[in-house]
Order: sequence, then C-alpha cells, then structure tokens
Amino acid sequence: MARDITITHVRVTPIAFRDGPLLNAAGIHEPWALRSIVEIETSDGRVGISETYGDEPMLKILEQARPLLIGLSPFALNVMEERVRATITAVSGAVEFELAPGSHAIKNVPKVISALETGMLDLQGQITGAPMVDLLGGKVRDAVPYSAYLFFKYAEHIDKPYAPDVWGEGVSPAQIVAQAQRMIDLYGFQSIKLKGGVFEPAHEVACMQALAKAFPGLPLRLDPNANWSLTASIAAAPALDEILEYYEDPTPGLAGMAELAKHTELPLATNMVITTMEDFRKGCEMGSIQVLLSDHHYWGGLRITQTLARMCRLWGFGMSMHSNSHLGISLMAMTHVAASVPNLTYACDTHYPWQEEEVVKGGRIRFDKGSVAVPTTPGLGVELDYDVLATLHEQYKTCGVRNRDDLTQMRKYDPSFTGKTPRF
Ligand code: GKR
Ligand code: MG
Repeated sequence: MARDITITHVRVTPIAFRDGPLLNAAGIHEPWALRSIVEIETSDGRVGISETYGDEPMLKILEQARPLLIGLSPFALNVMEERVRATITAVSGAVEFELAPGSHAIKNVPKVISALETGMLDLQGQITGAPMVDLLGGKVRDAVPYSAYLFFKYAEHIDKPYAPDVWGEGVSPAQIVAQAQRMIDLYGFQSIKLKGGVFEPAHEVACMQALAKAFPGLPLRLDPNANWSLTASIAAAPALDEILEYYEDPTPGLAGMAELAKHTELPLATNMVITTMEDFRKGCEMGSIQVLLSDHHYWGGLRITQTLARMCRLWGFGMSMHSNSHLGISLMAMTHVAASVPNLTYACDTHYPWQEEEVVKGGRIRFDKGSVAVPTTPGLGVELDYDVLATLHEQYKTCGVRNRDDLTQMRKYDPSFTGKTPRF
C-alpha cells in the first residue's frame, strides 16, 4: 500500500562539472560548476532524485535537513515543509539577489524545501505510475520551449585545467552572432537571450542589433544583471525598444526598475528584484516589472512556482524561468513544472548548452526545435547514472572549488577588477 511506504535514507552527493569561461556582471565563471544530487530512498527500495546548488553553505543545510525525512511518507510534502521551517535557520536581512544563489543564506528554507520536494514528487510519481507533471495538475503542453542563452566569453580559462571548449571566444558582435548560430543549429532554439552587464552598454546594444539583423523575427532579450545605472538603462532603452521582447534586470532595485518603466516601451523582466512574496507585493505596487522569471530552486519548489504563475496571471505579468549552471535533473524538474503552467508566456532560460557532462542515464537530454519533451514515464522521467555520479563527485573532491566565486576568478585575469555594481 502506498500509504505504508516511508523514507529510509537521504543521500547528498556534491558534484563538480566543467563550465566555460563565461563572463557576467560579477566576473567570470570558474572552470568547475558545483551542484549537489539528492537521493531519497524508500522502504520499498525506490529512489527519488533532485538536483540543487552545491556550494558549502547549501551542503551544510542539506545535511541538517537529511534526518527530517526519515520515517516520513513521500506524500507528506506539507509536513516536510513544516519540519524544514522549524529546523533550518534562515539568515535574516535584506534579500539581495546574488548571481550565485547557492550561497544565499536568506533563501535557506526555500532552497531546502525545493530540493526535498522535487525528490519526493519523483517518488510519488514512481509509486503512482504518474509523470511528475500529473501530480502538478497535468500538462498543458507536450514540450517546453527554452531560449538560446548566449554569454560573452573568453576562449579558455586562465588556469587551463582542461582543453578549451568548442565555443571559442565570444566578445565581438560577429562572435556573438556565431555563438547564437551554433547554438540554434545544435538545439533549434527559437528565441535568444544575451547575458550582459559585462562590457559598455553601447557594445552590448551593438551585439543585440547584430543579433536582430542576423535572426530577423526571433525574439531577443538582454540581461545586464543590474550592472547598468538607471541613467545608462534609460539611455539604452530607445535602441532596445525596437528589437527586444523584454529588458531583463538592467538596473538594480524595485525603485530603479519602476523609474525605468516610465522610459521604455519594453516589458521589464526580473529574477533579481523579486525573489520573495514581499518583493512581489512591492513590485506590483510600484509598477517595477511586467515579466517574472521564477526559479524553483530558490523560490521553494515546483508547487510554489505554480502559485507564482497564478499570481502573475492575476497581475497580468508574463512568466518565464531563470537558470544557473545545471544538469539534466534540474532541466527535467523545470520542464515538468513549466509544462503545468498555462501562462508560461516566454521560453525558459537554461545554461544546459554550456554543460558537456551529464549525470542522468542515457546522457544529455535532447532538445527538439529548442524544446524539451515532457516525460511520460513515472516520476521525474530520468534516473541517475551512478558511474558518472562517482566521476563527478571525484571531480568535486579534487577541483578545489567550494563556493562559486566569479569575482575572485575574474581578478586572476584583471587584478584591478572591483566587481562593484552598477559598473556602467
Ligand atoms: O550564470 O553567469 C551566470 C548568470 O549570470 C546567472 O548567475 C544569473 O543568475 O542567469 C542568471 C540570470 O538570469 O540572472
Ligand atoms: Mg536574469
């Protein structure tokens, strides 16, 4: 009987995988990205899985949370949430989004709830024979669209820990167009996002104009990660008004975004100024945004993502999803929840094309015309490849990275780099 099944073990395995020298507002990606893989085992021998941040503070709170599940039914999501809230310390203070939410102590509780919820939903699906999306009310689409997520980048890491990636340098408008072309050829994406906040706004606008020319009709977005002052964001708006589908987090703060909204025709999107329900309320009052990028990893799971989607519908906001460096377990969790959201108005972000390694059986997840098919098999629809898990864990042990730190990495290239924002 399903109701007799209980959770007997929880394992957390930190992993490290190769990541490109991708530039952003904070600096540059290190050669190794960290994640952790959570396995939740039941009395009848099933294993539910999830993927989350792998930074040290995250591992510490996952370790605190592990015993909370023992003896619990995989269906007891509400009890799990209560136990996490009662046990995990949320560091209080202003909620400021960092590019590395894995180290973000204010989001401790939702991050842990999300990691456990995904694994428990995977188990529920396996037990009932239903794909995870069915436990979320069923799918409203058969495949979930993702966008081509472009980055300015160097050709190789300064530390040269392994052979350079196949993408080459991505700095000039022509190189960015070539990067987009390659990504579209490989995955069929039908919209494009450029991670900005790296070079002077005029250069980034020129790259967007080059993309608009090279891919007429394809929706485009630019995300400077709040590294542009309000003045710079307003100045860039007229040129961008003509070519973007939305303008993502150009400038910091709800007030800055609200002021910018008066100077642009573009919808303003965010994964930075609204990361809590309190921000959501304030953002509505202030008119700061028109598109919310959710992320189940730090908002508190798949079910709260559905709540956010309902709130976005109520307020007439568009909705999409944010991403950090991740592997296939996260991609599938995003795909299940995105398939359940009727008002997913824009293709989701994913860093997936930048990752060469994969921890799920069968290797890398396939994209067809830029979309991932929603699994029809029970649960999450992917399983762990234990040999690869062991290899990626070994890489974690030897790589030396314990917390994502794009700033320190950037200082290896440019010792005078301050990381101060907004920089432009
Ligand atoms: O991976 O460099 C990156 C991104 O900048 C990431 O850290 C951001 O959180 O992709 C993200 C975003 O949309 O803001
Ligand atoms: Mg963003």
